[in-house]
Amino acid sequence: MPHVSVQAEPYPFEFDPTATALLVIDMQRDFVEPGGFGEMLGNDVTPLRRAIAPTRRVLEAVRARGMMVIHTREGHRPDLSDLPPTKKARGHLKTGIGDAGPMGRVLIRGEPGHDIVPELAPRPGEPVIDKPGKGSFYATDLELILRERGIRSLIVCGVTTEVCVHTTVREANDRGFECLVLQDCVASYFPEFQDAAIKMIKAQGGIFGWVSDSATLLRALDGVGAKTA
Ligand code: C5J
Repeated sequence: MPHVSVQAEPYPFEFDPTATALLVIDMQRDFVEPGGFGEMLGNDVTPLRRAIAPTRRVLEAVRARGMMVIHTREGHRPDLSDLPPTKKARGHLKTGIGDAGPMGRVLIRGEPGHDIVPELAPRPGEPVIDKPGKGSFYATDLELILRERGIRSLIVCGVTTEVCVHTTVREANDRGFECLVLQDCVASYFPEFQDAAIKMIKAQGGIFGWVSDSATLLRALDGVGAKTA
């Protein structure tokens, strides 16, 4: 497959599609859908929902080219044995992780709110990484899977930009993976955090990654023919 160059900041992002995975972080109903945990906490989910359509276009394009796709979900075991008491206590929430929430027990594996939104549902064969933390590498087998598949670069979508996306991109960067973050495919409940988080990634010569957008990536992928079945 040809090598791809995407216009990005602070400079073009170069990748080999056979050594690149699309990583879709925590596009879960409890964070993204009206009536979920995120909205229950007083957040407006509109900015998060705006990331769904461009992420879907990117998903379809990379799937059509046979590139690897990986999804993550933040959540815990039903017995809460992987939930640090500090995380449970944070925020002094009346309804917090593990409690009965609007879409089942909040951030518990197997509950409706923990599911990925149907628009971005994983396909068979696409790994789904269940993570107890904000980072996708901490306490998961993500790194093992990436190394076994020869992945060196990540294209990153998901929520929220300043929390799980940032933590994951920082973890990936420290492990030697190169990350391209698509700014219209990542989102925050807080516009000022979105702006700052995007600036921080590409600052100082790309201190821990590159930033581009879905349309620019899709144009670059046009040069990589879709696989015929
Ligand atoms: C948060 C996440 N914000 N996926 N989780 O708690 O960013």
